[in-house]
Amino acid sequence: MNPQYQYDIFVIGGGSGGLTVVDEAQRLGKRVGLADYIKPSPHGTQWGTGGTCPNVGCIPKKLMHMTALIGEIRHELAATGWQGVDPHSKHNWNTLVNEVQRQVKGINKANDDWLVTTNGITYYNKLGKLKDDHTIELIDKDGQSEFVTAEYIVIAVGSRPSFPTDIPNVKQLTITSDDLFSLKNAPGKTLVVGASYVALECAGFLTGLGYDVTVMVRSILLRGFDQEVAERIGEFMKISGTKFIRGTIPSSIEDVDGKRLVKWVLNGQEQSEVFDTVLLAIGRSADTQNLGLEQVGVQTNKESGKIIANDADSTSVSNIFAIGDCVQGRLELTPTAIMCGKRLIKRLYQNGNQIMEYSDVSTTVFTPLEYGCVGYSEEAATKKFGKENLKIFTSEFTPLFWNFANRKGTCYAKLIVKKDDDVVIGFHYLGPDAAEVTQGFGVVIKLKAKKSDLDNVVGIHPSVAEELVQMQTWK
Ligand code: FAD
Ligand code: NA7
Repeated sequence: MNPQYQYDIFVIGGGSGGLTVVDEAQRLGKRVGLADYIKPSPHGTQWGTGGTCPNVGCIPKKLMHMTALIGEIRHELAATGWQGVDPHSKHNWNTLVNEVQRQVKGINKANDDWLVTTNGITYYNKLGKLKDDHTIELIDKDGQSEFVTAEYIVIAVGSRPSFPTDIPNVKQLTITSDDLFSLKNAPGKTLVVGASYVALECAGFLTGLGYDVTVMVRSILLRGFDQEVAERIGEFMKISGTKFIRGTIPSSIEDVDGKRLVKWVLNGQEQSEVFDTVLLAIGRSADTQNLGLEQVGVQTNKESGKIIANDADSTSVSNIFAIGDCVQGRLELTPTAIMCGKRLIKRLYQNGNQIMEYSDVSTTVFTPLEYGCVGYSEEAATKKFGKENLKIFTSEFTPLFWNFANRKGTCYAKLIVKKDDDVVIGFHYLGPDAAEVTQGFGVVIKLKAKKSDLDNVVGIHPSVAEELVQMQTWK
């Protein structure tokens, strides 16, 4: 402990990464300070402790997604003899929002209790700003400042939704994922702008809840993911009722009697439509403005605002570290921010030497037909190893229970295997319970298992996962 400073370690940002650092450091008996402050969205939406994931990210998103999936089962319930189930019954938005918020507030309370009662943690519900390499200014909601000092500083301020710069009043006329999960009034007929996973997930569950939803796609679906699977997700969403307008972006959005008149140009022709809600999901920007980074010498990418950190999470100022979504080149996921925070504390205080690895991280897109993947996409594998050096195994299948109510569409799986050593380098699964199925295949890929190892596995019958250890057809 260095008595020169008030804290051994001070964390700015109490989300997935920041809270992990706080937790790990306090367990080692360190004097830990945390500043976490939520700047309201343009519509004034605010939330409690825990950061993006429990408040306006993974958790409320998954609850709404599950609600839409539960609704889908109405058809199977009716078909299999459950009495009193109307497959066409309507959904109540307010009931769902209240329930989601009840669960979110439960997480907030658990965080609050922990932050306030744990010895060694001092929590400031204040905005943090760097003053020098060991001093942080803490600003409360009334603009009052205090200063604290720390030996190490960790920046974990996350990211916030981006807005286009060329549409007047866009922040007033649209909402983002920061507002959706606590929206007081049902969204109604909705235009979702953007085509990455936040956009498609929101469009998917809103359609499932019974709303008229259109997705406006600038170029491709799910940039960075396997494109064959991405297109299949789009096709399945269309079967489920989501509409798509592809190859354009809004040119203007106007308020017309409380509704949103959206105009766009497609094939040289101006088109327009009126929506109740426009949900923007066009990416997220690092929340690093006004953090005093430049003044202290912490380098950022000028365009994205993301902090530049090395493999050991150190910024250009050696005692200042940065983790999570605000850092350039990191996967924007909760578990990566958590593991990164754990390893940082191990390296700082316990002679650890492991750095965070961002390759072969399993992830799932919670679209109506869920998509789990780990390792290379077909595009990335082809680019790196050459098409002629790969075997791509595929399988198309239908879950048994889908036959009860004649669900349309099919599931799909793909394994990417290197011809020279038979090692599986990519796993893609489009079907029910993708996160649960994919997690285990994360281990398969990490252990560099061979296709012949999978062939030696006896499947579990009847299941959809048995398809994944029986793939014999290759493209
Ligand atoms: P955050 O969790 O964003 O925390 C940063 C905290 O810092 C916030 O509380 C912020 O208010 C605070 N802060 C910012 N500036 C300051 C300051 N100057 N002073 C004090 N406090 C400050 N990931 C998954 O793994 N699975 C999913 O299914 C998933 N779904 C998602 C769905 C949506 C809609 C969104 C938006 C994200 C989703 N994510 C998902 C991503 C995941 O939420 C983020 O990757 C994760 O929360 C990042 O953690 P973090 O610690 O970097 O930042
Ligand atoms: P991403 O992954 O950054 O994707 C942004 C999407 O929005 C992508 O489809 C873009 O199309 C599209 N986009 C970007 N700018 C525009 C404009 N101006 N107009 C219309 N469409 C646009 O964003 P997400 O919100 O899904 O997720 C961000 C992270 O948050 C994610 O990694 C999660 O961890 C949480 P493009 O493909 O570039 O043409």
